[in-house]
Parts: sequence; structure tokens; C-alpha cells
Amino acid sequence: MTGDLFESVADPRTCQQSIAEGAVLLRAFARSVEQDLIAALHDIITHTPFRHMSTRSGHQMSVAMTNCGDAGWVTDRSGYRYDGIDPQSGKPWPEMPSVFRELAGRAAAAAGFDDFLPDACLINRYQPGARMSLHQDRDERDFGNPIVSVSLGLPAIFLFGGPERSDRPRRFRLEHGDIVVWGGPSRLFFHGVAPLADGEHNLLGHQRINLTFRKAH
Ligand code: MD3
Ligand code: FE
Repeated sequence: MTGDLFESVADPRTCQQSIAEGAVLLRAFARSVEQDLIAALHDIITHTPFRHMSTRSGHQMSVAMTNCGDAGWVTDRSGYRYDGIDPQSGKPWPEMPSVFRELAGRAAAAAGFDDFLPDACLINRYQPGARMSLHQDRDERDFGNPIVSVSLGLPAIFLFGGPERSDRPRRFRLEHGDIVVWGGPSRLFFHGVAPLADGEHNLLGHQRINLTFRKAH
């Protein structure tokens, strides 16, 4: 009986904070399903392993990536795009697990975006030293849809700029279980991730995993 009572209330570690117009940080929001997320992630990477993609300019990214869902984000010498087929296997990306889809939907709703139905989940793996330089996410069809990001494993310093590349970024430490919903004007803000510091996370070891849920098409 007490179990039911406790399960019906929010995780006391969670809290909600607006960090820019349309951007909401949900601390520890993913913690309640962390085991299921990690189990689903392990299953995905047996089918479509992490790989270091190359940019159009031919540079290999320090972040390793894979995808699940109907569309996956890929980059190669022809540029950036969403593709239904994993170029490495020649097969469709694994289906988006319901625990992923439902978590993204609940987070979006908590931030005020109802009926978010992502068709793409880009999965980023940071090992110590890996980083992501300042960029905008503009490969999706409709910028009216938010992007939902879920941080797992080691903490990272997230760099959050503004609408211009030259806007000085603010720094946020994103920890295991934190979710950020990026909608409204913040959807097109420049952002990046500082080089990952080494450490050991009790569930994921020497790495950080970031899931970004998108409506690509
Ligand atoms: C702000 N990933 O995959 S997630 C990316 O931690 C990406 O792996 C970073 O940037 C990561 O494109 C940051 C947070 C994030 C994702 C998308 C955004 C922040 C965003 C889109 C617009 C504004
Ligand atoms: Fe991004």
C-alpha cells in the first residue's frame, strides 16, 4: 500500500526551471525510468552500433552516434540529413522503444508542448574529451516542434548561446536524468557541449549518453 502511495508522487529530486523563452530544464525527470532506458539503449546498440560520423568537410566527430525511430540523423561527405536507413547496415533504424517515446512525450507536456510525437531519436555518446562545437539544429522540417534532450551517465557542461553565433554562451551542468525541452525561440539558439571530463558513473561508466528526440518529417 505504501508502495502505491510513493509511486503516485513525483520523484522528490525533480524540479523544473525555465532557462530561456521556450526552454525548460526538468532536473532528474528521467530517473524514474533509468533502468528501462538503459536496457532499451543496450538493445538498440546491438543492432546499430555507435559510430564516428564525418562532417561534409571530412572531419571525424569526437561524439559517436546512432539513432532509433523512423528517421535517423546522419552526416557524411554529402552533408547532413535525416534518413530512414542506417547507411552502415543498409537496414532501417531500430524502432523507437515505447519507454523512449513516452518519456519524451511526458517531458514535452510538462514543458507545455502537448502531443509531441517524435519520429527520430539521435543517440550521442561522449567519452572523455569528446565535445560538440556550437551549432544550430535546422535539419528538421517544422521548427514549431520542440526538441527534447535526455542526459544519462557522466555530467557535462552544456553551452547555451542565443540566436547569433556570436552570442556569448551560458553554461549549464547537465547531469544524469536531466531533461531539457527546447521549443519556442530557443529552438534555433546556438548550443554545444564542452569537452567531457573523465569520471565514473555507477550505471554507465566512463561515458555520457544524450538522447535527442525530434520530429524530423
Ligand atoms: C538547444 N546534442 O544532438 S542536447 C545535438 O548533449 C546536440 O549531445 C547535445 O546538440 C548533446 O544536436 C546537446 C541539448 C540540445 C539539443 C538540441 C537543441 C539543445 C538544443 C536545439 C536547440 C536549442
Ligand atoms: Fe544540437
